[in-house]
Amino acid sequence: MALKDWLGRIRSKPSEAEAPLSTPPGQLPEPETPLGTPTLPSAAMPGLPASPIPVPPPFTAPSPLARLGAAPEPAPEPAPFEITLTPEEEAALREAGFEAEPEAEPQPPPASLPTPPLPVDEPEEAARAGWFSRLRAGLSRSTARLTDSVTTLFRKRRLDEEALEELEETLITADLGVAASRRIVEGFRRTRFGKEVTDEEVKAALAEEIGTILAPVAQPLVLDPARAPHVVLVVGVNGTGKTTTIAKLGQQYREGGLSCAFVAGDTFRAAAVEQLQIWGERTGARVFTPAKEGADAAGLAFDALTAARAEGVQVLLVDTAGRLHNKTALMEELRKVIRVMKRVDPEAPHSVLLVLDATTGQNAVQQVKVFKEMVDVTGLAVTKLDGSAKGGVVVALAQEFGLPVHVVGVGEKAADLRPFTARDYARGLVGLP
Ligand SMILES: Nc1nc2c(ncn2[C@@H]2O[C@H](COP(=O)(O)OP(=O)(O)OP(=O)(O)O)[C@@H](O)[C@H]2O)c(=O)[nH]1
Ligand SMILES: [Mg+2]
Repeated sequence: MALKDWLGRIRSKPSEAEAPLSTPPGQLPEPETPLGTPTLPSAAMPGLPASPIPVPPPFTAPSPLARLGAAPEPAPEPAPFEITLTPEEEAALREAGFEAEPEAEPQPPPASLPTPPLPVDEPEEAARAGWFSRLRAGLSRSTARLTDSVTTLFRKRRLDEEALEELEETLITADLGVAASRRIVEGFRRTRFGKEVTDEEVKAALAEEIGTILAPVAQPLVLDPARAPHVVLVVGVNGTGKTTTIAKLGQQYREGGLSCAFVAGDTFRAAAVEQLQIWGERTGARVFTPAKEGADAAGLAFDALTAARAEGVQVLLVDTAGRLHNKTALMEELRKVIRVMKRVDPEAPHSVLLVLDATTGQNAVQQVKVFKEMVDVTGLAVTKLDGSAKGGVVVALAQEFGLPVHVVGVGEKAADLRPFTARDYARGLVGLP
């Protein structure tokens, strides 16, 4: 798809409201909000190159911090962490998907590095059709549960107390969570109690109620390239899609004309660093890498931010480890990365993006709780909605945390990471076109 055109088109109407809920069947809605498109008009960003930026050579910090004369954090090697967790905190972390990993466990070299396909240009309509069909397919597990039950429950039936109870159960089973399910059922009780309803009416009403819950969180990741750089710290448990989300965002930002660099902050795994380097080569983004495996991630972040600032890089995407030898260490490392970056720019990181894997369902709720306690999460990215996703959990997240959902992923290509749109998602979830 001509993503550049799309971004440009969107940029010219950044505050366009969402389209009405009633898109005619078969007609695909317009993309609504720009993905991380800066709100500044391009005129406010002098120096923005009109053509692709030349690929800079990869950067390797020769020795984190030492180069700079001013050492922000003295210890080049991570010190043993002193924080102890309560049994409840430990249990919460375990429940959130953190694996208990022995400290000295050697990481076997990967047989081959993930080499996701390069984004390809598709005709715009085809790309859009592909996107929505993949989103709908991804939501199919939740959709099937919901629509089957709704159809069975409400073929033609009075919406009485028993029906409402069954509807609530259905919604909870479809991963929407207790609070959101209750809220939706209360909406039904207020507006439709005692009325004869059909399954189609119930689905349409459900899409509306769900859309109402999702609308406030459907917010693009707004960058301010004038910060030079706008720092996005990307966090999440292992395997959720942090590194590929960075690559996809980087690709899109570069196509949108922004200068962008990556920080390979998952310093404990050579494969993770290499994975980001590959993406750097593909997208033309500069990659800041650690001097050696296991180097201090905070030192690397400090060096990278300092260099990026000096060079006027507009967006700096910082990758982090999904796991360390223990979870206390993970927390401490994240906090340290943030602390150290603040010495370069007191407002950095400007965004903290928590990446969640949609296939984990309710587990994602627990992950948000844990990461919110650790760091100031500013928004969410939900990946893998193209798999056998439990997409209903996004409704639970919206209801429980109200955190912006910036982007959702339905595949491996850069164009498969898209802005989250409440209306499409809600209708997709209940199986409506
Ligand atoms: N199908 C699909 N796969 C995805 C999506 N996002 C990421 N992946 C895949 O998920 C796998 C893990 O992605 P990574 O980006 O390496 O995840 P990570 O969070 O960086 O993992 P760690 O660094 O191990 O913590 C890769 O094989 C990705 O290609 C998506 O939206 N759809
Ligand atoms: Mg990674």
